[in-house]
Amino acid sequence: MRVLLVRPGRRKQAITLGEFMYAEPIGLECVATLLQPEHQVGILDLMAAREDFRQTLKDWQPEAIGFTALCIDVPAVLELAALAKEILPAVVTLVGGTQTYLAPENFFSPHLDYIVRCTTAENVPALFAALAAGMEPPLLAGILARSRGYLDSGAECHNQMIPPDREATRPYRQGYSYFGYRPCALLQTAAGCSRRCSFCLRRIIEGGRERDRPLDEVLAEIREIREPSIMILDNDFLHSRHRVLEFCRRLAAAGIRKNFICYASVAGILQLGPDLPRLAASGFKAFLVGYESFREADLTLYGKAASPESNLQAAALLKGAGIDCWASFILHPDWSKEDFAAFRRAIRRLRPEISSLIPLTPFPGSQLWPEYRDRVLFQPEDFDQWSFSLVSVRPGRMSLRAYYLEVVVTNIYVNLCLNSLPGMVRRFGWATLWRLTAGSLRFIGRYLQLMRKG
Ligand code: B12
Repeated sequence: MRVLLVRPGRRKQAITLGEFMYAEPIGLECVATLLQPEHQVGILDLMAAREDFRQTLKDWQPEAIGFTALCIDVPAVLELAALAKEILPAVVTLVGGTQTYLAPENFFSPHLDYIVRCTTAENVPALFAALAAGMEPPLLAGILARSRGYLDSGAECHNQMIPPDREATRPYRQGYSYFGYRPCALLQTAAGCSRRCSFCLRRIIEGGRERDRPLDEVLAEIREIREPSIMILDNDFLHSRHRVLEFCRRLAAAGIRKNFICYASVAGILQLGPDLPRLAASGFKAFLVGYESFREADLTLYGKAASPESNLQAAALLKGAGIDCWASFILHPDWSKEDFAAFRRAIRRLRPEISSLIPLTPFPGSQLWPEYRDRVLFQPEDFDQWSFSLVSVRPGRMSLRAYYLEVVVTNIYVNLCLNSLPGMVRRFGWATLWRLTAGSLRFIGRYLQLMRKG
């Protein structure tokens, strides 16, 4: 079959990091691996492409179109699927991605034939084998068919880790970036998380325990990656000290030199302590660390296995090892002006190289949802608002407008006063810095608009 896999473009309504960084649609690349060589597969990345969706359909005449979707993408996928059926009435349409797992009902539409809740080496190839043979597919684990009242086989299923076909996105790869690193590839070496952070969707999506890919397989994949930088997307790459050190040993043995960026927990950083310089020597440039808050009470509420003191210890270890810290913090809706001021002082003590400030987002279906559902500012079906960038809970100690002002002030403070300009230029160069600054200013501009509305 001729299969076109599509990532929807950016949506004006959704404020996202896509303003200044986005990476490869690795989920679609995994699907490309599963379908080839039996089927002819192309990827259209509308976040990166100059091509037009309508024209591509006319030129390419696909027999099946598969979309990938986060929550913010739901409206775009519904619109594109309707357009696809209008242009090619016989085309089979399907959708997969994070949001199909969390809320498949969002995609109940006459224009979408299959909703793939989870993807494995069995179910997706079986679906396409049946479609190619012109047969009604059997009930499959994790695949809901519209023609069967959205039933699947009922068997439990989670996404499998499948090596991506990076060739399928070759025309777009120069543009994929992770913050200052461009071009940058994504790599998954593990899935799942045994921690219990109350705000996190990842353990719901990926399962509540770590599943590691064998390092032989991971190293083989790295050898095929042409980009100089790799972002490892595992929840906590440091979750096993032994595995991380073995990874570094194998990189050295294979003579691989790359820049690595990964998510790292505070517990993992403390556990690796004296070994961190070894990671720096292996190419680890930056860790994304969820410090989340400066207050013990917040950390307890979020179920974090960390304290303000352990956050400071981790920060000192990273400085000592020369690994940058890209910290993320959750802005609690019940913070007062004084709390925001104390938070700014706390960031100054932690001195991360980069800080992301994320308003607490009780995503529908997450552990936090029941607690905040009466205070949320938009409905679950306001899909493009659930970007984890907007204030989604009515502030408890000030007006929404005043709260947005604090968010803007803190963002400006972090971006302009704390980030070291010479350091950033040295790391990334002027051109990249300009791209990031322009993106950040657009981001802050959108907040100012919201503040005026608020
Ligand atoms: C790495 C990452 C990023 C990176 C890179 C993303 C990119 N490619 O551009 C960056 C930092 C840029 C990013 C940005 C954002 N992200 Co992000 N990100 C992730 C993370 C950690 C991993 C995603 C990933 O690559 N997984 C590995 C791949 C292989 O998995 P996958 O895409 O789900 O694909 C599998 C299946 O779903 C399936 N599949 C996927 N598509 C399709 C299509 C078809 C047809 C089929 C059959 C199957 C299929 O195939 C794969 C098989 O295993 C996830 C957490 C998570 N576990 O999902 C959050 C996550 C997806 N991100 C999230 C969000 C909210 C965002 C942002 C909106 C945040 C913001 N404020 O801007 C932006 C928007 C992204 C964008 N592209 O515009 C949320 C989404 C929540 C939701 N339900 O919508 C998540 C779940 C994190 C969270 N907050 O909990 N993100």
